[in-house]
Amino acid sequence: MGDSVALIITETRDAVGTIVMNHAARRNALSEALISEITTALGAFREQAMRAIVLRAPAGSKVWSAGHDVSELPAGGRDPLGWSDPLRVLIRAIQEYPAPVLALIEGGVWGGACEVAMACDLIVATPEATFAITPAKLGVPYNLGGLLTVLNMIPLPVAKEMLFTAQPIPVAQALNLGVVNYVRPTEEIEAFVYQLAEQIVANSPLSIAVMKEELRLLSSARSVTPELFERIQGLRREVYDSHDYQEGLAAFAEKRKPRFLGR
Ligand code: YXS
Repeated sequence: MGDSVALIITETRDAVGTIVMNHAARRNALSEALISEITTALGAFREQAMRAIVLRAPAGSKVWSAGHDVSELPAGGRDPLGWSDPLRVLIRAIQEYPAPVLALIEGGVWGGACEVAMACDLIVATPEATFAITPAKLGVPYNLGGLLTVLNMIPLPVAKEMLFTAQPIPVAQALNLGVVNYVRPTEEIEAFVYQLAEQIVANSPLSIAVMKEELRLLSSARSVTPELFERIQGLRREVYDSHDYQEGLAAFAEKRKPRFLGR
């Protein structure tokens, strides 16, 4: 039986650690509190030398995660996705965990939660799963590292479609693109994911940990000149200092459609 804490449930099966995001009232919005509990659980699993991690929502969930907790985005004048933003901290914690993290996905995956799923090493989803990358819906200028995660996973035309429409894509398209490893029905997905995890656990944890880190380093190896970095940061600041960024947050809070003016 697992230890249940406020926003997550954790459990272990042999050398497989499981984290269940369990904040249904907020559709597992990635708040600082939820992320803190996930990263704490990952730290504990690392102490226990767990050789595979499963990250999921409760069985039968309609929403895996609603993405960044919008109410925690800064009101303006500050990068909403800076290095120490909890979402960025979670992405790095998953990418740097020295064993495979398997995303077991049921329901909708929204906004920054898409990047959390794509930061995982394998994704197994149910046929009802959908994936939506939504910064454009809010007026948020996604950050460089986040766009790199997307680009490493999704061909450019589809990445642009997802980023520019902010609409969900069905799991069939994600499977065709290779973003999702397998699709399994709800009644089979749990046994299937743990069978995958057991296959991983049976192999050399040192070899796997090093290959995971090699792949992380290689996939993030990009030459970014100071001029390029500063130009991008300047462009992003124009967005998060804009009327439209404020309008996106206000519209979300007021549960209405935003009226973007392009300034
Ligand atoms: O009205 P109450 O207080 O009960 O709260 C509602 C929602 O406001 C709340 N909630 C959220 N709170 C903060 N941040 C969120 N992302 C968020 N999502 C939901 O949870 C309560 C129940 O939501 P409700 O009534 O809408 O549930 P539903 O079952 O009808 O609909 C589920 C969703 C996920 C389809 C719906 O909640 C939704 O569309 N949520 C927003 C999804 C989204 O746009 N996420 C992107 C967040 S921004 C982000 O991730 C990055 C910054 S970026 O944009 O760059 O990707």
